[in-house]
Amino acid sequence: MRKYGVVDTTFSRVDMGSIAIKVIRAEDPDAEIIRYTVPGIKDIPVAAKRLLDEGCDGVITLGWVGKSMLDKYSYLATSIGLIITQVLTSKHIIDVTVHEDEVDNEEKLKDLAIDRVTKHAKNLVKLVRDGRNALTPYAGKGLRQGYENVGPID
Ligand code: RDL
Ligand code: RDL
Repeated sequence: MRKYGVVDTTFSRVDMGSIAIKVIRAEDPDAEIIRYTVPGIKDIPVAAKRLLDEGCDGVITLGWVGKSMLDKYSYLATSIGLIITQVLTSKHIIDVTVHEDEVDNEEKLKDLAIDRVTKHAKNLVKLVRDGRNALTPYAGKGLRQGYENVGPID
């Protein structure tokens, strides 16, 4: 039985955890999904590690980064923590992060968040359920999450 972990934060301004769970459930109906909500991004790596230690085959993390330099440094630390955790556990952690200054209005930010979570939740299921070649048909295609795909250079 496949088991997916979903880590989200109370800092986030969009309920990305619920979206991720809905998408994973639709893509892989038989799987078990475990959710773990933490205060903020710096708390995410240990939550992801615990879910992997408890038997999850892969985890999706849902972070929200504020606009200040301090927030960006917090994300850099988080990102390094997530990469180290992946290397140590040999399991995928799909890092979905929304940076609050990516776009200039809240409506667009929400749409961007929904698009990024949805596409990356599908990526996680592909990697976990279908294996290392599941994304190969899309290699070099200029896919983007949160935005329209930019496509390949001809
Ligand atoms: O461990 C408690 C907090 O330190 C932790 O939750 C941090 O991730 C909180 N936090 C910051 O301290 C910060 O400066 C966050 C951000 N910026 C941020 O941009 N996004 C967060 N948390 O989710
Ligand atoms: O784990 C899922 C994603 O976080 C991961 O695939 C990232 O590498 C995606 N990504 C970014 O989030 C980003 O801000 C990429 C870039 N920039 C980039 O420039 N090139 C990438 N990925 O291949």
